[in-house]
Formats: sequence, C-alpha cells, structure tokens
Amino acid sequence: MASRYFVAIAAIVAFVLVAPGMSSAGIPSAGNSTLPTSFVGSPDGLIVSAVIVRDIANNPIRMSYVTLDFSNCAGFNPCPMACTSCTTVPANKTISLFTDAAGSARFDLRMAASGCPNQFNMLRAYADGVLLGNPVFASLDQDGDLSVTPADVAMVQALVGSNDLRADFDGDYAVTPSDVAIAQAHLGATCTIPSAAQKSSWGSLKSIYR
Ligand SMILES: [Ca+2]
Ligand SMILES: [Ca+2]
Repeated sequence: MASRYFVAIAAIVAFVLVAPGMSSAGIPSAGNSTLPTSFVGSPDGLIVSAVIVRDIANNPIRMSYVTLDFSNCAGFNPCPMACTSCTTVPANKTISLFTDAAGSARFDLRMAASGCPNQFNMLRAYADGVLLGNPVFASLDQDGDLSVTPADVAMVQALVGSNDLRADFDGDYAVTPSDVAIAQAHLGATCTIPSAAQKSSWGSLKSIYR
C-alpha cells in the first residue's frame, strides 16, 4: 500500500515539475520573437515587414495568429486588399495573418498613413493575444489618397531632419534623405493589383525580349 502512495506522489511531483515547460511550449514569447522596429505601408504592396514568432524554447510557431492593432492610431486607411492572405477588420482597425511553417508572418501592407505613431500612440503587434511590442507604422502614401505621388515625396522631404517617425521607412528613428529615396522609388504606386491577363502579357513580353 505504501508503495502505491509513493508512486502516486512521485507522479504528482513529476507532473508539477514538467507541466510548466509543457504549458509554455507553443505560446509566443515576446523576448524570443522578431518584430521589425517599423512596419511600412505602400499601396503597391512591394514593401514587406516580417514578424517571426517563437516560443520560450526559441522554436518558431506555425499558425500563430499575428495581429497588427491600429486602434490607438488616428486613422486606418488600407487598400481594398490590405495585404496578401490577411484578414482585415476595419471596425477594430486590425489586420491579421497566420505564420507559416517557419513562424513567419509577412505583411505587405497596402495602406495609407494612419496618424501613428505620435508622441503617445503606437501600433501594437500581437501573436495569439501576446503583446510582442509597439512598432512604428509609416506609409509612403503620406496624404492618404492611396497612391504615391510627388506630393507624398514632398511631404517626406519636408520632414527630413525631424524625428517624425511617420516618415521613417528604414527604421533608424530619423527622417533622412534615405527615406525620401524610398518614397521616390515607389512613385506611381497605387492599390491596383495587376490582373492575371496583365501578368500573362508581361510574361510574354519577357520571353520575347529574352
Ligand atoms: Ca498620396
Ligand atoms: Ca529613417
């Protein structure tokens, strides 16, 4: 009888010792996850900001639900398709995307300026409800018409030398000529996504000129 009690107690002790490790596996760890210092929006979706979600054991988490929460920002102005394979909830000002097998969620944000960050309010990034951090959000479309025009480049140029992070596209926490160059490189960007027919014709053209 005594040995039965001993076995039962040993089992309980083993469970208590192992359970914490078991329960934290697969739960996002803010410290181990990789979050860009800034997320960049461009109506053409050609700038990707990637989050990598890892657990406490530093293992990447597949199918983790990463949410960018703009609810503290003054605005929320995405293209009709805010990014590839993501879910947008305008009422909550959120954009969410599942991680892939490598734990990566790649946001090609097609968005206009959001009024975030400012002195107090920042974008918030979550993975499965765990706050990963408060990154900057900066859009190449500064004036909110969902296209990148010389007017946007002029607005970025006017902020050079400032620390208005709404125009910090390279994440160095300053607005410099490098940020102006990034905006210039995307002049003409709009929300329009090339149709399959357009892609096909481009493929034909490439093969012709090869
Ligand atoms: Ca614009
Ligand atoms: Ca910068």
